Amino acid sequence: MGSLAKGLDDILHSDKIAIFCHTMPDADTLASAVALKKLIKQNLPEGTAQKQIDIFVDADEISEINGAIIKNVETNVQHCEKYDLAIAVDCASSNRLGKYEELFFSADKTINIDHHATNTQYAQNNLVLKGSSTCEAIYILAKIKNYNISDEVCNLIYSGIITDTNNLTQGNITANTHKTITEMVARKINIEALNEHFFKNNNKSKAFLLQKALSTLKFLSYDRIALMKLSKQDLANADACFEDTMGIVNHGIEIKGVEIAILAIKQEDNTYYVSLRGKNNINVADIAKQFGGGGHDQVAAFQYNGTIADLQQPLLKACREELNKHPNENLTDSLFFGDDEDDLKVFSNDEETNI
Ligand SMILES: [Mn+2]
Repeated sequence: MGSLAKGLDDILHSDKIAIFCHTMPDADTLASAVALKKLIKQNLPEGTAQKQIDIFVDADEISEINGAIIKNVETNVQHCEKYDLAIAVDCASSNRLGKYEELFFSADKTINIDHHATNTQYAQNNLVLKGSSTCEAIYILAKIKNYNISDEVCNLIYSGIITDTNNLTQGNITANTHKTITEMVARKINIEALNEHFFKNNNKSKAFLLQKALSTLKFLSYDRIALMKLSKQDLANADACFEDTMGIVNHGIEIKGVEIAILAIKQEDNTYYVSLRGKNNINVADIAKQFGGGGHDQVAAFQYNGTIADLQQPLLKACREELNKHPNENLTDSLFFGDDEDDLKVFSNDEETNI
């Protein structure tokens, strides 16, 4: 269990802080790191000396879209031999820190700020929120501390929330998530530009990669499972980077009747990155956990060392077992949009607006 008060106190009393993102960084981990650094720097109590805050992210390549978040931020420069405090953001387990895992644990104090249900509580202080994104967790911390939250920080928070929820269509979206979005809308942030940047900004390489992935689409278990595959060669052929594979699996789960979508990406010889999506109460994090991975109920992933032939049977077995727990459930059946008469009443209170 974590202590929020102690975490905030440790941040206040540490002069040398290192913030760590996860490998294969997404927008949430990058935006959380930058937002946290800015929040600390912009809210130092009067008379306090400036703190050294370094950001570390283990990544060979970061997509152009996510790269915009850290474009003007120095990363991976160790200004202190030893840090007073290390903070991991959006890392469900310590191996997600990649080559910086050792540096993280070398700090006097460690904090883990995250929102993954499968978080392994690897730090001294684990602040794991049940929410849309780590950015939402950072925002909650800032509000509790009564921090001044700048417009640029709001841009970052908003970016983390919309990207981790696929524009508010998946994941742990709570009343607080919507409240946070409402507060962001009231701020000076360009929502239209941010939506375009993250959701209508794919390069041609990603489009060609999607084309390739869709060409491998297969339906299994009476069309309740959609499976797609990609290989490193496919990435090379499309001139795409690994980041470009993000979101492709969503095209599987968007299909009517599909409850589990799988994208298996062959990285190097016998290494697979398997991305999972679920819907209708299916818990894909439980499936990912069986293979050493994790994530959220509807969004999860794992890494597999072995051939696809070895993986296929146990993976499909795990998927079928999960599907069997939820026979013939369909959340959309319970939808009620009201009848025409009720809908019209909303408009007919005032004679002027009577339609
Ligand atoms: Mn996240």
